[in-house]
Amino acid sequence: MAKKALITGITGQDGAYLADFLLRKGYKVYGTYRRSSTPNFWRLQYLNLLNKITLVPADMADMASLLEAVTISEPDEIYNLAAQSYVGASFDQPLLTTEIDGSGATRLLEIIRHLKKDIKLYQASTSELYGTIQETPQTEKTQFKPNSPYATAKLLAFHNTRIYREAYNLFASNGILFNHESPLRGLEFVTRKITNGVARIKHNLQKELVLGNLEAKRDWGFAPEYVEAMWMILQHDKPDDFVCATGETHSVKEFAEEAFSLANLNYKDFVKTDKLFMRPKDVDLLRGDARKIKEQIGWEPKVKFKELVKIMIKADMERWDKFSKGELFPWDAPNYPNEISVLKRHIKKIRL
Ligand code: NAP
Ligand code: F7E
Repeated sequence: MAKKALITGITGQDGAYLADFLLRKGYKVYGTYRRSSTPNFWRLQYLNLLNKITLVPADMADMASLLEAVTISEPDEIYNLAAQSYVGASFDQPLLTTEIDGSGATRLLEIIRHLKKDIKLYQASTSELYGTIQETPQTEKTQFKPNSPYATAKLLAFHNTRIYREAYNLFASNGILFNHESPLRGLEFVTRKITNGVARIKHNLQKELVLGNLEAKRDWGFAPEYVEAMWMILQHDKPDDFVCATGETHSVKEFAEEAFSLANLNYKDFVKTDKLFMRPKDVDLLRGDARKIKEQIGWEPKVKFKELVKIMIKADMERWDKFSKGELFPWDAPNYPNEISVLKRHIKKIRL
């Protein structure tokens, strides 16, 4: 009989790629989605998955809906990917972020503990846990010193996953994933903001690109490879915690430089900075050491920085080309609000 997987957050970047991956592996795939006034299924449509999966309404803040999702799907494996995943927004909504990312994960652990202890759980942990970094590169043993409400919420989830594994013998594992990007990345994250911005500038739809901290350094990988790691972690003979990373680090400035140069432009002519996009506290440098998962499980990423930028630039260029020719296809960019106007209103409100 086909294995069954429940993916919370199936409408997000990783959720969509993971659903695609698990379907190819022969899984029956269930995914949770949030009721909203307008459906947000563009990624699932983009990968042509909408008719191949079963959607179950659930919210990480609502225990009853999560219980129902698990009862309906009777999963062998749960991938907990649902989260308020934008670090910047966690400074505006710290309590909601804690509720969804921290308490939400704990709700799932409780459901598994009470309902069916042999369900395997993957928890989407993050390199943001390292915060003010204590050593480079970062490993599973590096001390966490979170720098945002997002990271503290994820720290709660990380430790409860470990605690439920040790206290109740659950098969519950954390993937400590460093940043991973793709053409399906949300537009508020800096990589996609840059590649979409470059494509719009090339199409004369935008004159400049306004960013925040250009010096921040990240270990950026390619999302489809990272969802494979999630699955491999749950197929391992024992539950554990694993870092997934490329081992390379690059600054936001380098990402912009590379992206603009692929479009034969000089980033210095277009990139501006504004403190509106600076965080109250940032994470300066991330570089992961993924030797443990390579040695114990055999996962290793192939796509490195330059290829990743190329993939994302190519996708956004092609989309704006198609759009300008009047083609319709599932895509987020045309309806994305002007970030600056949204943020400026926000600042004004606080000063009043
Ligand atoms: P994403 O694109 O932002 O997707 C987040 C998903 O969570 C969406 O499906 C979203 O639904 C859902 N969600 C948000 N709030 C929810 C709630 N209250 N109840 C139920 N679902 C909710 O994030 P991603 O990049 O795919 O990341 C997947 C997971 O990995 C997240 O937990 C993230 O924190 C973590 N992570 C990401 C990275 C990375 O670099 N991408 C690295 C490490 C860890 P809507 O579509 O309705 O908004
Ligand atoms: O920021 C700087 C910003 O928002 C990266 C999430 O998936 O990965 C992601 O979190 C860096 C930061 O990603 C802009 O200050 C400069 O230093 O793309 P980001 P993130 O904060 O690293 C981790 C692993 C997760 O777990 C999260 O869920 O870029 N930066 N200028 C900017 N960032 C944004 N968003 N926008 C700017 O204009």
